[in-house]
Amino acid sequence: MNATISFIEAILVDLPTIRDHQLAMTTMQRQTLVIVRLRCSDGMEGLGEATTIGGLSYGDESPEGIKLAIDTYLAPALIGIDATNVNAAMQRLAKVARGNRFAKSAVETALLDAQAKRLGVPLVTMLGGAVRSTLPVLWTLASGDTARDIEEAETMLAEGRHNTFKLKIGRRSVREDVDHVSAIKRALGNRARITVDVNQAWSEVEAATGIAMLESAGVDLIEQPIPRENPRALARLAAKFVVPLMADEAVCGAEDAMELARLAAADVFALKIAKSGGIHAMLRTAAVGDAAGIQLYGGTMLEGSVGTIAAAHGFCSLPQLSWGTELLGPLLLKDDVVTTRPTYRDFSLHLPEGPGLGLTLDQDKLDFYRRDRDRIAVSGFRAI
Ligand code: MUC
Ligand code: MG
Repeated sequence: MNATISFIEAILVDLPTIRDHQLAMTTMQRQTLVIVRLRCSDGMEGLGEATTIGGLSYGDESPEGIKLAIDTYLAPALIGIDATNVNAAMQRLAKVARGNRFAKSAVETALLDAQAKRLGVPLVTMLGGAVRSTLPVLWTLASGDTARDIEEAETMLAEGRHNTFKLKIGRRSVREDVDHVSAIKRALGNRARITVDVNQAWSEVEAATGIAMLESAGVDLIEQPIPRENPRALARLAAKFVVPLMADEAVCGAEDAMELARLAAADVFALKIAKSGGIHAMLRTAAVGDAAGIQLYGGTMLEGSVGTIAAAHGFCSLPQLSWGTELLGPLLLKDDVVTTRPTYRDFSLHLPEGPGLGLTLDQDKLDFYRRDRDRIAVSGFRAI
């Protein structure tokens, strides 16, 4: 062992979005990133990110809770241990904390970033290597206004940025939602693929009606129509329709994946490093889906560049990723805390080159956007 973990810090960073982002459970005007900075005894540093959507409205970890879990429980358990053995460090975290997957995911990313930089290789090399270096990325239409969504989609198509659009529904009545989706599908025709995400908002009965209408409107994929707690109802819906159903909130880790596969409850799994508990846990979840013949999709929690690129390294190593990704988080944010933001070109995200994540923290931006900046300015304290 020639490097130990000497310091881990979790920082809340509030960034404005480019426009209101309306989901079934919340409207986002800003996103809170939890940025993790890890420093080792050999001077190596690692970056990680845990980010959720709408405080506690999406999942059971909030940004403030994630920071507390890292600062109070996860970081102290890792100080002084071998920084080069990521598996042993993660096993230690499994012992000191149950659940807390978002928090663990951010710490794992920081450990992997530091170790990959130490070895002088991209993070994906530590996962066995990349089978692709670019990832298709869709765009989410969620302004809350049908005409504005169509205009946004037309701009994205014209710029060659996205040709698949995910519509966030479940906020209004089923009828209104279907009218909204049908109008967008009619306007874009076969020039774009349309998917919808209901974020668990429908009952099984509403879903049966809604899915039937969306299927005849030509929608390509329907994501998490009903609450995550009811996989049997999802299985009944999956058996009823031809349009593929995707599990998102219902599939966090490999155990959920096993259960959904057993029940034949989903045609597609949305993979996310945060809800799985890290990149390795996401790969385990993916392996279960793959073995069961379920198609895979690279999901997001609308992270900034650090979390997005961490997920991208994982997704680039997957043998199967039939439905592409939604790694659009950095494009939804007005600014970021890295010096060079990710490259999006030709409908795809390009994996950065360079060791580790391939990202560099922008210290000035971090100081500007961190929630505790006033306290930092007064005390003159800068942890790293
Ligand atoms: C979700 O529920 O899938 C992904 C894209 C987006 O706009 O929201 C998310 C979260
Ligand atoms: Mg979703």
